[in-house]
Amino acid sequence: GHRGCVVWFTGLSGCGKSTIANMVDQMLHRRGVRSYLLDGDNVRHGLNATPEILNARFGEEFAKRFGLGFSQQDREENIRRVGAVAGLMSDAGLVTLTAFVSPFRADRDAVRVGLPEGDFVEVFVDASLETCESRDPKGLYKKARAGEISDFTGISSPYEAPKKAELILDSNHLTPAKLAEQVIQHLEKAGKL
Ligand code: GGZ
Repeated sequence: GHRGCVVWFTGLSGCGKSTIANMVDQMLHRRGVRSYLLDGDNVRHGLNATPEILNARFGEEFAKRFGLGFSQQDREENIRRVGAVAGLMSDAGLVTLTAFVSPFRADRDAVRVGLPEGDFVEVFVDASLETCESRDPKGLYKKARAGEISDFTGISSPYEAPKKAELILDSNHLTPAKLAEQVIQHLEKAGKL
């Protein structure tokens, strides 16, 4: 067995975080390394459900009290909880991959300092706003430009790029498969696998 760690992907919506993290997850599985991927799809529907989801399930009052949207404060709490859960999973020996926009440097740094030294591997998935907006796989940038989504990262809410990422992936020019390979190589070199 090996020690766990937290591989923290950060970047704009549409930068490729989830795609790359999913590939890394599969590559680790093929190597017999136990891993788990936390991302918006499994976290913002359950543990950190959005107000919309809680409203549909439990009603408006509950949604208002416990829902996590995209204000700075709600993102802070989203990231704090994800960091805590990732820490537990890492403690259990899993290579824990997380794919959240996590736009605020202070929130990511708080996760880092909450983990044992060296366990936090920050991976900046670097794609320009132009790149992400031209991909726009879910049409969210178009909606944000039209004013239909408030506090949208890159448009009406800031993204603070990491200053000390362990790894920077050039998602403007390279394919997700190539970038996933770079993550595996980094983890190997860092003695995480
Ligand atoms: C940014 C938003 C927003 C706003 C909905 N701003 O490309 P996606 O769709 O699948 O990834 C984005 C996801 C962001 O959720 P996170 O939990 O990763 O964000 S954070 O770490 O900042 O808490 C996007 C969608 O949800 N989405 N509204 N306003 N992204």
